[in-house]
Order: sequence, then structure tokens, then C-alpha cells
Amino acid sequence: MAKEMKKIMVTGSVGQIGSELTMALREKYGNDNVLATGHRTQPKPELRDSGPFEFINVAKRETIDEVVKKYDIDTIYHLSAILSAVGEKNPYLAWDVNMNGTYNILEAAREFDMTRIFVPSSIAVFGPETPLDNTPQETILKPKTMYGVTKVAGELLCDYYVKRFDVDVRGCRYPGIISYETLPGGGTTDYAVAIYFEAVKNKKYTCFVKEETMLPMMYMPDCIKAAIDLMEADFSQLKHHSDFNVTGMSFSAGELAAEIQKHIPEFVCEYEPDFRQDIADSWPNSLDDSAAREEWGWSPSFDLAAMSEDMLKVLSQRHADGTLDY
Ligand code: AKB
Repeated sequence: MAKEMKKIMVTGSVGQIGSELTMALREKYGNDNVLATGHRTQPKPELRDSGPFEFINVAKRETIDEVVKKYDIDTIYHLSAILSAVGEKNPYLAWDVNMNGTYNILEAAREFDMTRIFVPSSIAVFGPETPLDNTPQETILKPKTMYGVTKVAGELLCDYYVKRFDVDVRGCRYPGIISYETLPGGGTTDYAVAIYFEAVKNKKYTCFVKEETMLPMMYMPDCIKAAIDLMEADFSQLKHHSDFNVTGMSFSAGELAAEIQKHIPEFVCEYEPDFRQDIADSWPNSLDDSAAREEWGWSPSFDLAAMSEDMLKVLSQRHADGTLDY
């Protein structure tokens, strides 16, 4: 019989995905059963006050072991990572946090005989040689960023731990994630979040990729659903483990701006591509996520129109209240 997930730890809980995932896990499994951890950034009051919080450094194994023992952790959602744009500025840091961090989490899982581990991957595993449209589950993985290199190696390492040590590790390849709670830090897809905040606040945005740049994306509620549903899936139904393609929608930067203009007609978007253009150009336009649909019932709820309506409703309300934090 499958072991239960009783005491959960989230790494990177102060980050874009981690902050909302932690709250969703606390709601589902109980506040005291979900330990939020971060590196240096102070947690927002909601996260700090709703359950336990500790500072760790995933690149230092002893800091992981200390909290795993203290809270009797049996399940980890390993969200801490250096994203693509910051990774290109500091490749050593990306390697240290992403590779050594993931290795340390897997080793802790093996040593403490944990129930289950979630390690997200990314569309950054793909590269210019990968088919751009409807990118298959099984395809060429030759990324050109350090972030992508660590994500490919991470997927392989996770699958190794499944086969070699019977550690139950799961993960999906997230596209760009769009949300209004916590801003993303240092990714290539960050323009798709910033554009909403700037549209509401200043009615103007200068986008750092070209108008025609198309990438796969996902709204935060679907991102959280993907993590929780994959972790709740029956292990015996999974043929893949750590590398599921998942997607919510695909759009170009120009299509995103046009969707926002339906709500804010005076919004103007300009385009000034920088070094992130090359990264975006090396990633797919759209993904085939049929393996995730077949093996654990993946099905996203939000398309571009539904997501934009929700994002702009929340951000406009905050702007009106004077609480738009950007
Ligand atoms: C990034 O842009 O680096 C991330 C990702 C796609 O993994 N959002």
C-alpha cells in the first residue's frame, strides 16, 4: 500500500510558485503539517503566520537534515531554483542551487525513506534543435542555458533515484507561470506577468521579447493543481516520473497585449528585446502534454481570456485600494 504524505516540506516557499503552493497545501493537509522553508527572503505575513517556517540553504545538506529531523518530514515539494535569466548572469550559482540542491533533497529522501518528492522541471529543458510546435514528450533535450542544463540533469537524476533507490520522485515541465500574488524572480517568461501589473498601473509596458515571440504558459491555479494532482496520482499508473510536459495555453507577446487591450483599451505595449530574446527563441511555441493527460488526468482550466479577466480583476481592485504591490 502507498505510504501517506503526512509531514510536508516546501523549499523555495517564498518564491512565485512556492508561496501559493504552500498555502494550498496547508489548506488541504492542515497548517501544522506543511513546513515552509526559504533561503534569505523574509516570508509575507500570511505565509509566516499560517504555519511553521524555517530558513535553510538547499545547497548545504546539513541545513536540510536539521529541519527534516525536527519536523519529521516525509514529503518534499522542492521549489527552490535559480531561473533562466539569473542563471545566465550567474551560471555557477544556478549550478550550485539547482544541481546540488536537488541532489541534497534526493539524498535526504533516500536516507530518511521519505514517501514522495516533487521536483519541477521546465520548458527550459528544450533547445533550438527541439521541434518548436506541439513539442513531444520524448524529444531532443539540448538546452543552451545553464538553467536548462540543470533541469535536464535534474530530470535524469530524479528518474535515477526512482529506478535505483525506489524513491518516489515526480515532476512536470512547467511553462511560464502567470500569477498576481508573488512576482517571479529572474525568468525569461517574467514579461507575461509584468505586463499585467504595468498595464493596470501605468497603461504602458516595454516588453523584453519581440511581439511575435510565442511561448507556452500556465495560470497559477493550474500550476498548483498540476503539482498536487501529480503527487496524488497512483504510482502504478505512471510510466513517466520526473519529466511530464504540461501546458495551459500558448500565445505571442502581441496576442497577450491585444487581450489586455480588450479590458484596458488605452494600454500601449512597446518591444525592446534584450538577452532574454535568445533564450525565448530556444524554447517551444507549444507543448504536447498528452502523457500527463493519460497517466494522471492532467487537464488545465484557464485559457488566455479567462486568465486575463481574472488577473485584471484582482490587480485593478488592488490598484483602486492602493495595495498594488509592484
Ligand atoms: C523561466 O523563464 O526561467 C521560468 C521557466 C520557464 O522555467 N519561468
